[in-house]
Order: sequence, then structure tokens, then C-alpha cells
Amino acid sequence: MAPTLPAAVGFLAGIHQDGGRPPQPVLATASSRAPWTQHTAGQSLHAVLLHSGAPDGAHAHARDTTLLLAGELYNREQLLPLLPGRTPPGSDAALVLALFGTYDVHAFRLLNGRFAALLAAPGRAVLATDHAGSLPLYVSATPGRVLAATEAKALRAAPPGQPLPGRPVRRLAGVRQVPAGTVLDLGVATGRCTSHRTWAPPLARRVLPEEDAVEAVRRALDDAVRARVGPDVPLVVLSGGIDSSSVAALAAARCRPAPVDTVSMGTDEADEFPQARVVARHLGSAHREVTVPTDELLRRLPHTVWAAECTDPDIVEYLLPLTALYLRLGGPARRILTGYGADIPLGGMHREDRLPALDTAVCHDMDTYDGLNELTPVLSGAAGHWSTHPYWDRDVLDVLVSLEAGLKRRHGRDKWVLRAALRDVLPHETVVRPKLGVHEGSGTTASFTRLLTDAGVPAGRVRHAKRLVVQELFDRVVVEGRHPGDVATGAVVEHVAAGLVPR
Ligand code: IOT
Ligand code: MG
Ligand code: MG
Repeated sequence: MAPTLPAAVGFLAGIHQDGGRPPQPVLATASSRAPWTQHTAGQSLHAVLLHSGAPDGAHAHARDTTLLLAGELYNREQLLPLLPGRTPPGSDAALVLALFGTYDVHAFRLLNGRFAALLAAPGRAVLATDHAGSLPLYVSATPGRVLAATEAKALRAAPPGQPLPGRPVRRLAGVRQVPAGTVLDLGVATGRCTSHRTWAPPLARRVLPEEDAVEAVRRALDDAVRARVGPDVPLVVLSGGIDSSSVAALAAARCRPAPVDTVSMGTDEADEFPQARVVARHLGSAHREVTVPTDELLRRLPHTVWAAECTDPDIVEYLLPLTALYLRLGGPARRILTGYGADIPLGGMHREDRLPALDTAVCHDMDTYDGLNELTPVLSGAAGHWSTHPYWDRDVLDVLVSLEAGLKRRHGRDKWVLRAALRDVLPHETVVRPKLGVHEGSGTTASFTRLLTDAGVPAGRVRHAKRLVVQELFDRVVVEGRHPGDVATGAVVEHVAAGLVPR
């Protein structure tokens, strides 16, 4: 069972052979910070662990090797028998380090989790992301020095260094993002790097009888929810759509007799409150509704870009209402379960009933998710909470992606296999409810558009202007490292509009 929060939710670390120090920890994650230093033969490791009270669980040591782990594992039970004859490791970090002792970099092929890891061994720095890169990890290297951080802004001052494999980061020439499902194995003295892919989306499609497909989806999702429900009652962010309602139903079953907690967000312009209420009532959840005024929602644009470090305007529109919700939650640190990401392997966003086009969309989305950071825990981490997404569990994703398209679109319904898998635990009206995106149900797309057209952006240029606004916000809060509270959405919009419209 997962703890209430992982031992660490992020880190900034530097491995130096020259006695240097990592930069100041400029980070959006709001948790406590524990500095931590270790000197081994010829190199020092300085780290700041972003933790929730027990940072010691986030690092492990064996002989000359040290591992830092942010995040958590979901397949501990599968992994433990791989370490015969030992007392079970006391933390996920210790478990990964023990596996590394046996499998070296290939240990990361074994893990199903939501994590970013840095391993320091003499002369060697190993950086690893989970299969989905769901906890972003950034790196900068020069000969004799490797810096790593779970937020790019923490490395913004790093000078251009060794060319590394990985994703460039806008206007941060010295920084690379470690790709999803990847291990980078770096020589500290040289900065030379070998890259290993540890996961890739399935390309083949499985042909299954309806009932087998339905059972496989139900079992995988139930396991994923079970692995993510901590010792306390979790909070499910609930829209009342099939994705989040399924997670809420499975979490509620795990928590019984205690009621699970659910929360729905809306704005003064739009909400899905009635649909979420149907589910909350059916499950007997302790349900809350949070209304965010639209001007507050739009003021959270800089916070969203700050947390997600994303420059894609569509993704930012999905993440903005959730960020605004997280920042409104208050209270003690919570473990939050979402239904985010279900639409990617199931092709839910595309409202497409032709099977070739549906699978083309799934292939495209599974090819392009990396680097968007839509699953990042920093969105809720900026408000002190930990979020996790059962649909992007490695095993759930392997099942969902690989089902043939006719199981995703069937009997006139999108996401058919998921709807069928959960029909016994949800109200019929929820099972058949058509898809509504969070950016639509909260009025976010419409209000962001209006903000731009009110500033004089012609209707035909709104899409382009949104991209420019998001890029400019990125430059302020990531590249320059400014606090989002000091960046006014309105001023950035005015600036973009002025550049587009001759006055
Ligand atoms: P949507 O699927 O509507 O919402 C994503 C999750 O956000 C839901 O499952 C739910 O947990 C939470 N949520 C949504 N609305 C509310 C609400 N009003 N109150 C509380 N929680 C809510 C966009 C989308 O349609 O969101 N996300 C897609 C697609 C991502 C596309 N990315 C890509 N192609 N790389 C998704 O799959 O989640
Ligand atoms: Mg969805
Ligand atoms: Mg929705």
C-alpha cells in the first residue's frame, strides 16, 4: 500500500568532482526541503529533497552507491521476490537500489511507478524516469559535474554543457529533459552518456472477445487504483465522466466502510456539478464542490505553466482548471487520484467513430505525450498535495493501448471497453454519458478565448495567440524563474495582442 505521500516528491541534486555546489532551489513544489550531502571517493553529492516529513525514505546507500528517489512504486509485491534471502527493503529507494545491485540499469525496466531517480556511483551518474516520464526529470552536465532536478527552472542558470540525449527545453540551452521510460548513464568526468529505453507504447493490437477485454481492463484498473490508495482516505477529482467516476468507484470499494472523498470544480460560467453529484450520491462519497470565479481561473495561467513547465496551449487549457482546483483545496497534504489520461490510449478526445482514424489518433497521441508534462505531480505539488493517475499505470496503459480499435469504439459508444468494465458499479447515466473535456466543462477554453478577443486578437488568430501567451508565461516563470504571483496574465495577454494587432 502506498504511504499517504511519497518520501520525496522531487529533488535538486548535483554530483561534483570539483567541490562545486548545485544552484539555489527555485522550485514550484511547495513541500518541505531537506538539504543532504554525501562525499564519496573523488566526488560529492549535494541534494535538496522535497519531502513530506520523512526525507530519509527517499535515499538509500550501498557501498559506494547512493540512490535518490522522488515518487513511488506500484509493483512492490512483484519486485520483492526478486531479492531472495534479504529482509525486505524499508523504502522504495532501498528497493530500487537493491534491484540496481542485481540488474544495474536494467532494474528500471522492472518498475511500474511514478518516479524520477538519480543514482550516484563512483564516476557515474544514472538518471531514470518512469515509463511515462510522469515525474519530469531534467539534467545538465559538464565534465566533472552533473546536475539533476525534477523541475527545469531549478537548472535555469546552468551553463551550456555536454550535448546530451533528451528533449531540449525552450530557452534553457544547458538543460535537457530525460525522456519518458529512459535511463541515462553518464560518466561524471567526461559527461559522456549512454541512453536506454525502458518502456515504449505497444504498437501491436490485441484481438480479444468482448468479455476478456472487459475483464482485463477491470482487473488492471482495479489493481492500479489499489496500488495508489494510501492508508488514509484518498481524494478523487471527479467530473462525473466515465474516466474519473470509474476511479472513484474502485477507490470507494477499497475504502469501504469509510466513504471516499470526491471533489468537483466548476466556474461561475460552467460546471459539471449535477453529473458529478449523481456519482457521489451513488458511491456515498464525501463530496465537495469548488467554484472558481473565471477571473481567478485565468489568474492561475502563470501558476499552471510554472508547475507543468509546458508550452503546449491545448495541454495548458486542460491543466488550468485542475491547477486552480488544487490551489483552492487547502487543508493537510492529500493523496489525490485522477482520471487524467484515460482519453489518450482510448482515443476519447477525438470523438472519432471511424476505426482507422481512431487508431491513428491513439498512435499519434502515444507518440507525442512525452515532454508535455500533463501528468506532472507539480500541479498539485504547488499546493502541497500528491496526485497520481491510475490510467497511466504501466500495466493499465499496456492493456488499453494494445486493444484493437473496435473494442474502444463499439456499439455506437466511445471508450466502450471502459464503460463496459465499470457498468456494474456506476449509475447507467454515468456509464453512457458522452465525453466532455475538463476545458469545456469548466468554460476554460471559452474564457481564455474571450480574454484574447477582448484584447483585440482577431478570432482567426486566437489559437496562435494562445501559444504565444503560454510561451511568454514560460519565459517569465521558468526561464527567468519569476514567481507566478508576480506575473499578471492580463499584462502578458496585452503584450501578445499588441504584437499581433497593428495599432
Ligand atoms: P478530462 O478527461 O475531462 O479530465 C481529466 C481528469 O480531470 C478527469 O478524469 C478528472 O479526474 C479531472 N476532472 C475533469 N473535470 C473535472 C472537474 N470539473 N472537477 C474535478 N475534476 C475534474 C483532457 C480532458 O478531456 O480532460 N485530458 C485528456 C486528454 C489529454 C490529451 N493529451 C495528449 N494528447 N497528450 C485525458 O486523457 O485526460
Ligand atoms: Mg477523461
Ligand atoms: Mg471530462
